[in-house]
Amino acid sequence: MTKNILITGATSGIGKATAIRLAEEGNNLILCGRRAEKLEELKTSLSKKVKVETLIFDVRDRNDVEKHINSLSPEFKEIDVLINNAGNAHGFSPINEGELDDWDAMIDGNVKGLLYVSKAIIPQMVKRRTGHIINISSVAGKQTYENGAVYCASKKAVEAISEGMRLDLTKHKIKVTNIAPGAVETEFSEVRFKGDKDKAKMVYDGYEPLIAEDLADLIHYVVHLPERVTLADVTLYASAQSSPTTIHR
Ligand code: NDP
Ligand code: 8X3
Repeated sequence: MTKNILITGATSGIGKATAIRLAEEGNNLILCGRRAEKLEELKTSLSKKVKVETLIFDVRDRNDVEKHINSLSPEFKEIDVLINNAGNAHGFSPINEGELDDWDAMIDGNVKGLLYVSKAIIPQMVKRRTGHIINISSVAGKQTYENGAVYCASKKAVEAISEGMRLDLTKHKIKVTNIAPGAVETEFSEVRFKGDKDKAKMVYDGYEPLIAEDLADLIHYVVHLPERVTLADVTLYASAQSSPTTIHR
């Protein structure tokens, strides 16, 4: 059955790869992000296979989130699967040297943004007694590491929200899946290191990290499980990684 699937953070990395993978099954896609040209590019290529709508908004702007999700055409309005993927780390420094703007960006984007998008979509899922929410957390949400206190805190919040959503929404027949990836080579580290490509590259040096398509395959699997099955929580590591801070290079 064709599903309406909304993906936040579809302009790059995991979100983009997931859109491409899910288009293979003929699902209708609502692709969200801030970089309009990247969304348009993806829309042009995927529209050959499936119906695609794009929404350009910053998840941190609660009014904009609501306005854009409410603006969806009737065909796309009933969302079957929400993939809360938008998020980033900003900075990598001890707590005594952290930047307030970076902390705001992580807490407002990774936590409050996820909540704003969910709030705009959950009521119609409850009303229809169906739906699936997939939250992209991180191994940073399982274990805190040095120089990552606030990013880790934001992902621990995602873990708690996933648990809370599952407790509150299962009675409404809404599934909730929490996915915690380890290191995935995307634009993530370039954003974390504020455009420093050399520093970003070092994160993935000397081993084979996950690629966005690995996550897309997992999400594709999770979305297409039978109605009776919920994959509640999954951690995905590269084979060279054994904890958030242990990578065999
Ligand atoms: P990318 O940097 O490649 O992608 C991040 C996506 O999030 C982009 O599409 C970006 O879109 C979107 N985004 C970020 N901030 C906002 C915002 N304020 N409003 C709207 N969209 C936003 O990184 P990944 O694909 O790796 O990251 C996807 C998710 O996976 C994130 O939640 C990240 O924390 C998580 N993750 C990543 C890991 C990794 O090692 N890469 C490991 C564990 C978890 P745009 O800039 O166009 O708005
Ligand atoms: C991204 C993975 O280890 O850089 O969430 O925090 S890590």
